[in-house]
Amino acid sequence: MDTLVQYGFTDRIGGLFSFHFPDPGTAQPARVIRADRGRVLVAARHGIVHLDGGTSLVTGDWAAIGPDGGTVIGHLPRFSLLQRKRAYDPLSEAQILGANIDVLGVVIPLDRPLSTNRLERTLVAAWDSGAVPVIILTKADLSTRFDVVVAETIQRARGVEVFTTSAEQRDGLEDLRWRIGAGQTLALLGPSGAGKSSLINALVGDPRQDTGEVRAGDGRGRHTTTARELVPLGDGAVVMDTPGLRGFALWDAENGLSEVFGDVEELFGNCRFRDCVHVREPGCAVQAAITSGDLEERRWLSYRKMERELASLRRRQDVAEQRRLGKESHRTVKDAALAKDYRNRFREGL
Ligand SMILES: Nc1nc2c(ncn2[C@@H]2O[C@H](COP(=O)(O)OP(=O)(O)OP(=O)(O)O)[C@@H](O)[C@H]2O)c(=O)[nH]1
Ligand SMILES: [Mg+2]
Ligand SMILES: [Zn+2]
Repeated sequence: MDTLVQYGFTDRIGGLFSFHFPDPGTAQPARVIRADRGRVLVAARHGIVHLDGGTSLVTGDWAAIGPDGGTVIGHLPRFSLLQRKRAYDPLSEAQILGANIDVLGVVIPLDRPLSTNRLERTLVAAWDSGAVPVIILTKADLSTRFDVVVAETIQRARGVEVFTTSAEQRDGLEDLRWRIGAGQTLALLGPSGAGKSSLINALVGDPRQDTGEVRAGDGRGRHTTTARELVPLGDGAVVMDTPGLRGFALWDAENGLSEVFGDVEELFGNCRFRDCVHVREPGCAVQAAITSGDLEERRWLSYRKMERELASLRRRQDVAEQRRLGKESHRTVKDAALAKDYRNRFREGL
């Protein structure tokens, strides 16, 4: 099997390449294994090579290499894109975590308490990416409350598929392995120390990725993996290892929010007033559901928090857009003045 096929190349991707880069001989397909500020490691037909000039590329991209074999000339449109808001960034820019992911594995370690808010937040981002999320519970061998946590996760997951694994005891690997078909990419997303790299090593059957002990005190990881990277499983299925995420600020994730909180948003239609803000209005369906126990208050607050976050992001984006437009119109006015001046001088024969 050639290197490209090992990294997920299929006839469908081949078809897309011929469509987007139609001149035969001008572009060769390649998959971005790792991207580091313009310097990218790619899998091409003839093997794995380093290329420069790939600043617009992210891990998982299908890149087109020019006829010289050394420059990136473009990439295929991404069918899925995982992004989050950059931390501490007042300009509100998105950070792209990966592209062309089919299945997004939300990794939850069983050696620490389940954080439902974190699970919901990651699922929102996962749904929004265009990939299909699955939940992967890891370190099953370390949990004494195994059954309870699995049952709770399945209930919280609301229909999202749940896999239970132990890399240590090689449990649950087959099911997960069969979930990723040839030509598909599974990305693992979760906190540091959750066992993402260990799981990949167990799937590959080889210690390919570095793993690190968790801290004795709080069981947190030490951020062992530092780059997003594709790892082939041998038959055309691919896994993306990622560095552990501390937090996950959402980016334009309204669709994901509706996907995860459809039950909550459905309630809004039943409120007596159409402009109900669901605090203490009479006839509020949300408050009624919380009182009757149909809607967990925690879940409502979690929804509210993400909704506020997205609204404030949208406001900041609007301000940035206004500023950009302002600058542009300023420039146009100046350009017009210069042009007029030039025309006048031309007419006057100067
Ligand atoms: N007992 C047990 N330990 C595991 C299992 N999976 C991982 N570990 C341990 O958990 C620790 C962290 O594992 P990693 O695979 O490095 O975690 P990671 O999610 O890749 O962490 P980062 O790269 O920091 O994001 C290591 O000491 C692993 O040996 C498991 O199934 N059972
Ligand atoms: Mg790791
Ligand atoms: Zn209401």
